[in-house]
Amino acid sequence: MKLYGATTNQGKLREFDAEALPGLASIDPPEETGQTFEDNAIQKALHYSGFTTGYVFADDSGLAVDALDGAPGVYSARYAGPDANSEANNRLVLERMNGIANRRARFVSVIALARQGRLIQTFRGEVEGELLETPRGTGGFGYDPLFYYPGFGCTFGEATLAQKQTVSHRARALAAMREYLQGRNESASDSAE
Ligand code: ITT
Repeated sequence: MKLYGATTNQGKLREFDAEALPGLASIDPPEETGQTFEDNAIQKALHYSGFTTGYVFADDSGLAVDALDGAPGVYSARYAGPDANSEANNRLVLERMNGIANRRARFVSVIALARQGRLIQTFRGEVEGELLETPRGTGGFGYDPLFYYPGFGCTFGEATLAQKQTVSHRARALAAMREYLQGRNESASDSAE
């Protein structure tokens, strides 16, 4: 069974630990019009799964800050505007959090798995942390340098990729997907016996 990860984000791709969908760079990305991570992950997986016969998964993810009522949420990639880069997005989060004591935040990842335009299942992973007042570290991507993970005593931007993979929202959603696929394989081979 072929399984491909579909994302335009190199940071995510490094964490997928899966083969990238061949030819993805020449496929127009779908519009992300959903109000939830689930909706957007499904839109992406359905779209990209039309370009292969294998299984395709896509991730919709973001940072949800308690004191900002869950923002930037599904707008995480474009919080500071449609073409905003991570630096601008991070700056805007810090600006909106200026003087706010409650720094609780979580990363959320929803992975949708599809095949040939049909949704199979979604999987959600989350990780809790705190927003710092200044970025720390150059690893990871997106909001990682602002996201302090108490269990590590450092930000995701200071952690190694391997460390981040032990606790991250994306790693948790991926693990749930792999467990599900394992179960499907086992029941397929049971019924073949
Ligand atoms: P694809 O849709 O092609 O996968 P994207 O970057 O546009 O790429 P999203 O719409 O899901 O993906 O936006 C996710 C944004 O949330 C991402 O650009 C980061 O700003 C942020 N984000 C998600 N996971 C993150 C992580 O592990 N570390 C830091 N920031 C993260």
